Amino acid sequence: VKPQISFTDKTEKITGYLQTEKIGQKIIMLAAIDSTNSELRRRASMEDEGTVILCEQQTGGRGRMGRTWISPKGKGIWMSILLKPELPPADIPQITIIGAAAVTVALEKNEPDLADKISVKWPNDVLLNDRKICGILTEMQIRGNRVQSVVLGIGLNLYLEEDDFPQGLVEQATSLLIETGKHTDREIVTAEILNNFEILYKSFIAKESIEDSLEVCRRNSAVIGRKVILDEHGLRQEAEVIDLGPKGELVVRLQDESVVSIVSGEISLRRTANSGMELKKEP
Ligand code: BT5
Repeated sequence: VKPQISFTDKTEKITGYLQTEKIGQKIIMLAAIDSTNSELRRRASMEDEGTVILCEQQTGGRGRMGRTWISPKGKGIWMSILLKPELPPADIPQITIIGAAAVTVALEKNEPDLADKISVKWPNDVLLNDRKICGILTEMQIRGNRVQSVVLGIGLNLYLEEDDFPQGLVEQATSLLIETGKHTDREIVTAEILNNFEILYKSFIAKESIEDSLEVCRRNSAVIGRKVILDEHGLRQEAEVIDLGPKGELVVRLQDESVVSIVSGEISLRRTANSGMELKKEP
């Protein structure tokens, strides 16, 4: 039986490993909440940039487009970071790439033996051994054409076991425990993510470019150089992923040799029996 550690102790432990000026300087830790993204959004106008909400369990964890994010009690990092960048709305999706890069660097550092098994699946997943271990959800509040706040949500599976995933997901998803057999320290990994996020986010604001995050995502890309099927509203065509563009777009070469950038939209990778990978763009 593990001793119960209080929320204050956990928060202090994270703080002890933090090397940030802003990100995580205030941490709100909750036992259970519908979604840390929803809660931080509700509190956004009262909190400063860098405020973080963490919880043990999400009862309504969300993915993109109304999808569910499985967030069982005590088994992962269910976290949201509040940002207030002075940027146009069109630039905000780049923050997802920064989040993915921050998680990747934190995992590489924490699990050096697994470093070459960690990959980034455009635009918002981090994979370990080709299975999803982390998902990122960036949401913004806009008034007029001004961004009032951005909430960056990170879900990272630490101690989930196969039974924790619903049927159908277990083949595609994983956790650090499943992959390593080890009980990684959650508070240290949390602090590492926040430390790396601040470095990459500051660089983005200073350079007006996510180049440092792109370097991480390119180096670890699960899709660059791969033949995929691009499926746009049922129109399927083969494509080869060439690169990530300067704002994190997916650059693909189509069969007629034309090169196009995919800025947004829903892209998902699927493994198929014969072709290896499939890239699906849903309406
Ligand atoms: C995501 O969406 O991957 C974004 C997930 C963001 C979760 C964090 S947790 C803290 C914060 N608060 C929230 O409410 N959300 C954020 P998407 O690309 O749409 O992927 C969702 C899909 O991933 C689901 O439909 C499942 O197939 C799969 N999935 C659900 N839970 C998972 C888990 N724990 N691990 C791996 N895959 C999962």
